Amino acid sequence: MDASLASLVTAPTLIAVCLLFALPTAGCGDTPPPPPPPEGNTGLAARYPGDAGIENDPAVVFHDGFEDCRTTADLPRKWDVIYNGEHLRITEEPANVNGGRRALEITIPKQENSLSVDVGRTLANTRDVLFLRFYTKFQKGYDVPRTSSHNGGSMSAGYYPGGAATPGKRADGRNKFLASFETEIVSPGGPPAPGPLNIYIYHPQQRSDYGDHFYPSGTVLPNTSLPHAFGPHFVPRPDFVPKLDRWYCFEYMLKANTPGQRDGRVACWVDGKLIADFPNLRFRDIDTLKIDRFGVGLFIAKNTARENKKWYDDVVAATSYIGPRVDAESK
Ligand SMILES: [Ca+2]
Repeated sequence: MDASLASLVTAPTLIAVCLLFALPTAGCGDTPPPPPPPEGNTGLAARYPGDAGIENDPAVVFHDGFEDCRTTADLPRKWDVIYNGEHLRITEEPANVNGGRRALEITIPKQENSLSVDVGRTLANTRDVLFLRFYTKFQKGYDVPRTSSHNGGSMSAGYYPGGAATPGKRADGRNKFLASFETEIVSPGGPPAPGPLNIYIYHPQQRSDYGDHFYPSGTVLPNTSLPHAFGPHFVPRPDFVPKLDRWYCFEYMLKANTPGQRDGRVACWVDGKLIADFPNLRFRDIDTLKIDRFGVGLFIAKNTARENKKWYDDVVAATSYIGPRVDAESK
């Protein structure tokens, strides 16, 4: 049994011992617990009501509220990757805008063929840690067949060599990693659309050729009977299905590990509340593999149920916690 497998087996036992003797779990692991993530309006966005001027913050890598986009022809000013842009639209319908007057709308027509509609940004300065915050809304009535779909934000390293995605090719610690914050319709229990939030993740210990799904509760897909490897400090949280026809502030952090250590981490927030925290992760075995791209989008492998729309607004990428947009009028 190697060391990683041993820790995987003994972690639940350690937690049980800690609980039994009411000991602080901090003393039970091989490593101290990671610091608690910030929450609420304690991030950098609180200093920029309405996100005005947020792009000038030294921690901010990227900002787009789509206010400068009259049409999708203006998107390349900030986004250098646009997939199937004919299915994108800049909307000015107030209900479909979160901040300001404009937002990004994605429409997947009712059809048999798979379709990916995305905007992405390649990072000139690659990163070990990145936070991605975006507001998003699923259309009222949104529903997709119980098959492959991706519908949120993504951050990745080496996932797009030469610009082409590499689904079905395993991460090996040297070639790539990816973590996407999205919902999954093919989830245990047959949940309603859009399915519960989860992290879709390519990492060196992924369980199949495609990405694993990490749920806030600690469930991992595929092979759910296998225990997770989030270590002794993992805190399970309730799984959560977002409502349709409602804007949410989604944010997540991807922290790549130090090669040789399991100090990688993904944390997720909804409307400033921490809803998932996955410590003890290994993304890479070499420190030259760094986050080189992020984006938002919608992919549906077989959209035969109905036409589906999704909206995005107020996207920020930064090297520290961002937090929700603070209302300019309430300050
Ligand atoms: Ca906007």
